[in-house]
Amino acid sequence: MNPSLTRRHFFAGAAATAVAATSVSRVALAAIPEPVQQTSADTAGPWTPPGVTGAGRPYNPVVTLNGWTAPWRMKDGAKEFHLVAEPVVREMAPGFLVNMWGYNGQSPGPTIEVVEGDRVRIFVTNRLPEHTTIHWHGQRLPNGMDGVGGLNQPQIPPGKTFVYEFVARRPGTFMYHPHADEMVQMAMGMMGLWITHPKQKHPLIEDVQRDYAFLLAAFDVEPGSMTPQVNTMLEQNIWSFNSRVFPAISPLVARLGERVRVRVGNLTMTNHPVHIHGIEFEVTGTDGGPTPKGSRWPEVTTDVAVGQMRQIEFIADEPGDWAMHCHKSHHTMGAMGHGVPTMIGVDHRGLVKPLQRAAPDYMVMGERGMADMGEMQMELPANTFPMMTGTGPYGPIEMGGMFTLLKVRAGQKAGDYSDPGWYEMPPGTQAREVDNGNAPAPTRPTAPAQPASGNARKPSASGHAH
Ligand SMILES: [Cu+2]
Repeated sequence: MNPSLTRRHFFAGAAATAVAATSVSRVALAAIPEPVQQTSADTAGPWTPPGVTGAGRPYNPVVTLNGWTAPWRMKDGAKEFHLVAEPVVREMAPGFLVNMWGYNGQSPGPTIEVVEGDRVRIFVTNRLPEHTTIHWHGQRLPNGMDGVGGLNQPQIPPGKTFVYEFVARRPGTFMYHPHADEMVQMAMGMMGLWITHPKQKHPLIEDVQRDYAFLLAAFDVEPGSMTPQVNTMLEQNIWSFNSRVFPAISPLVARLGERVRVRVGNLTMTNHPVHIHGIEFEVTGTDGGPTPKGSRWPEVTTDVAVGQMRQIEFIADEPGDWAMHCHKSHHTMGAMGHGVPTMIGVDHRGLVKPLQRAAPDYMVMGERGMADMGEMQMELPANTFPMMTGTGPYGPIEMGGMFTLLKVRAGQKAGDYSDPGWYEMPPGTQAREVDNGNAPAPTRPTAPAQPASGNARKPSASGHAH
């Protein structure tokens, strides 16, 4: 299922339940489990614990969009994980690579998936050039395990390994991230998800057939460069789901009628109203736990504030390819969408030739809006991605960044997470062109009359003359 996942020596894969006895006995003696590295940014699919055959997991596993689930080993009554904080190169889209800091070869790090009541032991090795810690956002745990460097523990120096150990006391959706030089380390991509499944049937937690999770992450990467600017507070230019940008984000797929859960965590510097087309959902949980049933109401958009988790659920009962995206329109754009002067209504006729004599690369952009940019084959600097990307069956989708698709199909098999391709609409169910007779041609807006006097803001031409 995920050939790029290197399970060194010990960990059994989804299919590989039989591990060579010699390697088990050798590694079982080791005090610290071998870290497992991930080299791919593809969605890895659900992970099956060792010794579990078929669908025999005690829970329905989570699928992290363009992410993976950390394998564990059982030792002395605890599930043992080994996270390695280290510099990584993340493929945010094919051909667009970013130098990040992450865990075990990727950013975000692997999703930790356990069951309520589990004792969890996590080794954290620091291979960064500076100290770090891990804070287990939202967990009930002993104070000394909370991971705030300087407050709850000494910092983990470069080259050293610390161990955290606590019981996953309540079910829910959590995150992990450093609580050391946070501004830099989170701007560089240090974050991950933690899912705790309920031990038994929980009155506020429904069974679902699909359980998706991802983090909202934002970066400031100058087009043509590879390393995020870590001092940027709000003007990030790369808006991502799990550090991937559309169209490189995996779709969420569901079989018609399935109950679907989506867990979204926000570790950016601003809030993101996550919007899904085609269905209504309810917020069934936050980082504080499952929400009481009386507090739930139908929504099609929910705001995920900074540092929050939102767990939403719906019945996938409407077939189709439904858009799912952040509703801040700047967050569904690539790096090139910002800092461009607004040209709507500016008449370039007669101006282009003289301008091109001064600036041979000058081109008319945006005088009818920016939709043309979706088709324009502008030459891009090396190592970035277009401002609007993604092509559907009817042309450019004019979206990038925090955008993906919910694909609902009657024919999707249970547990099949593969992309079913484009939705085929039943005849007569699609918007279509009609004969509009002698409709007038579109007109250019005319400049408003100059105010006679006073402080009224004058229409400025200078702002456009770049
Ligand atoms: Cu957003």
